[in-house]
Amino acid sequence: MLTIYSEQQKLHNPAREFLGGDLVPYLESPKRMDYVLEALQRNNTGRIERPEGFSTEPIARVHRPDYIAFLETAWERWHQTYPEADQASPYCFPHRGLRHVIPEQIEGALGYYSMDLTAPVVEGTWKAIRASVDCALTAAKRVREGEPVAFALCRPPGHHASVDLMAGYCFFNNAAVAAQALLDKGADKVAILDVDYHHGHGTQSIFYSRNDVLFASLHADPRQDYPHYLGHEDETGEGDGQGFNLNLPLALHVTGWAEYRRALEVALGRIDEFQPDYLVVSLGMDTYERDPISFFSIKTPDFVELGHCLAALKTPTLFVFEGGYELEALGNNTVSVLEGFSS
Ligand code: SP5
Ligand code: ZN
Repeated sequence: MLTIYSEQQKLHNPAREFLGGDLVPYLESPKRMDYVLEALQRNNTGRIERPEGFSTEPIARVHRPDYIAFLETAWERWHQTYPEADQASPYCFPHRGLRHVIPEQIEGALGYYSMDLTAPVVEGTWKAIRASVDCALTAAKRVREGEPVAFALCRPPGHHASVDLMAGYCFFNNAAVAAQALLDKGADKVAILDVDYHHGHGTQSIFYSRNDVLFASLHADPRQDYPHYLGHEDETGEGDGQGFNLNLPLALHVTGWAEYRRALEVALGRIDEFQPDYLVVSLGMDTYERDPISFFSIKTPDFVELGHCLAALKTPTLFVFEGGYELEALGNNTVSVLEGFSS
């Protein structure tokens, strides 16, 4: 299987994140790339190519122009205010009862464009998030040109990013930008299946009122885990998008492959009925039994099965890498999905 990957993605390398009331080493680390690359090479999974460089135009089809412009200069502005700091994080947000007026001052602006504290901006963030989108767009282009399937090894991930908000390690929504690009180049319908442990609330919100993109997601019940405030079963779309959003929340601690597979069949059935021109898979590997922040118990061989089930849709497919934090198993688990798809 063709993989698209860029070393530039490693330039986003924050030292710390907030977790459990403490600052801990940043889980979404550039090392994740190395583990996946190593496994791809060891298993001869296929060609690994560099992405093409795209302009911000396809990003602006999904994200608000002022959000894109903010991200481009956020580090520079932070650095001017805090010359000693190695990362920028917001501390204050335009919550209920407050006005959504974009502040001039960087800390206020950073809170305006952030849902939470888990997407810190550092010096290399802009270059890395552009490279990550380039990987998704290049892989989408290859599939459009006839490649039956491609893997965009994206980092930072994207599915928590919405039109104008960063969140959960995500800045630009790689899967959403790729899906929109496929539509803009002539596709009528694209399905996005999100199998990351966390609900892809950014992707859901981007396409919530549209019927040309079906969003289906299997994830930890938001009553029990991040992103906490979206991802419930009764979110089914609105306006033209009514019926084109499918959430299958699953309970923590009791979801193994048998339970997961039953929900997967429901999602695949809906996608099959939708008859998309392309399938975009938001491929998070944090459903794994030993993931440090997650509570499902999917095992390595189950990931082969997952790939196999996805292939049954017989639809040109783009895999876009999302979460997954158990480094030792991350490579094998990722390759397991890709090989299950191809075998
Ligand atoms: C792309 C992606 O997977 N983003 C996930 C961001 C999750 N960040 C919040 C995690 C909060 C986890 N609480 C877990 C308690 C562990 N003991
Ligand atoms: Zn996740």
